[in-house]
Amino acid sequence: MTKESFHSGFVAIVGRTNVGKSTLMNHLIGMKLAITSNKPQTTRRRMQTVFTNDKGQIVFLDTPGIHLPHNKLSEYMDNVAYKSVSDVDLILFVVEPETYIGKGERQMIERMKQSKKPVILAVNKCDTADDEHIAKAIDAYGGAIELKDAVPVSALKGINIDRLTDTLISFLPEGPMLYDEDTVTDETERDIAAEIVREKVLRNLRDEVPHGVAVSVISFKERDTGLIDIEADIICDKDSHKGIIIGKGGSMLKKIGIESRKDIEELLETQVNLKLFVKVRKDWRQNPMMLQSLGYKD
Ligand SMILES: Nc1nc2c(ncn2[C@@H]2O[C@H](COP(=O)(O)OP(=O)(O)OP(=O)(O)O)[C@@H](O)[C@H]2O)c(=O)[nH]1
Ligand SMILES: [Mg+2]
Repeated sequence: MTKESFHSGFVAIVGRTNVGKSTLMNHLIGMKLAITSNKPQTTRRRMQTVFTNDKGQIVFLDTPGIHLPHNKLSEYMDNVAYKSVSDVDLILFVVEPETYIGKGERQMIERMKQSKKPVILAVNKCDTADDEHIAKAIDAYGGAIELKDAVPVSALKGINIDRLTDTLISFLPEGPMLYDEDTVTDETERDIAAEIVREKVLRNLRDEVPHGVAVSVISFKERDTGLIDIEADIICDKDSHKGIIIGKGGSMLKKIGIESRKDIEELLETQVNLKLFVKVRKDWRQNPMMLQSLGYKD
């Protein structure tokens, strides 16, 4: 009996902000590692995760969504996405079931063409559109860039996820496992904890407040009992935002803390004691030193 060939390689997940890239990646790997929200510009850094089955191993790079940059942080974010397409074997271009291709997406399409990497289109949120709209979207994007394949999916409803996995593996080169079978990410628990707190800020606060927030874990210590003590700063860029994040009598900060702790405990499979502090660092998104210290650097 001949052994079936094993495929492996890197896949960049790219697309406009808010199309569901991180939600899709979480469903592809079967674990919630990347933070998601209904606000644009949720993902800020590149996140690497690994999926392994008996046919292959996919190393996913989730990237920040393409948008029109308006400060140094958002320039950094777009650049992460643009650059990632040249570092991989295959590109997973995620779009919504629409025919309009915006300026940011067109720039990304140019980058993808220059990279000469194969592109698979995922039309996500197919739960929100009929077959005709989905077919029109595939036609529109297929007219803008050569696609190896196009798969309608719904990350939220779990539609066609296995089909997309099989498609991605089939377009990866034959090769060995790049990481241990049980590797899921190269992110540290500390960084994931910081991201979870940022997710709760994004999900609980409105308007421009969450976009000006960064989270930095300042202490992460495990006790002999296994309990983990975590202290984190929620950094905002205006005095007026500090009060909003803390809320009346501390109610908002308490809510963010409770929701964050629950998710961190689930992820780390142990009890967590989480302390949050709110700090103001005026205009940190324009400050190269602050960006660097928060991990938003090349
Ligand atoms: N209806 C529907 N909503 C979805 C689907 N996938 C994701 N969403 C929603 O779309 C919103 C954005 O999801 P994210 O995964 O954060 O999107 P993203 O592309 O990673 O966004 P950025 O990180 O900002 O680029 C969230 O509110 C998701 O719940 C889907 O298949 N169907
Ligand atoms: Mg994202």
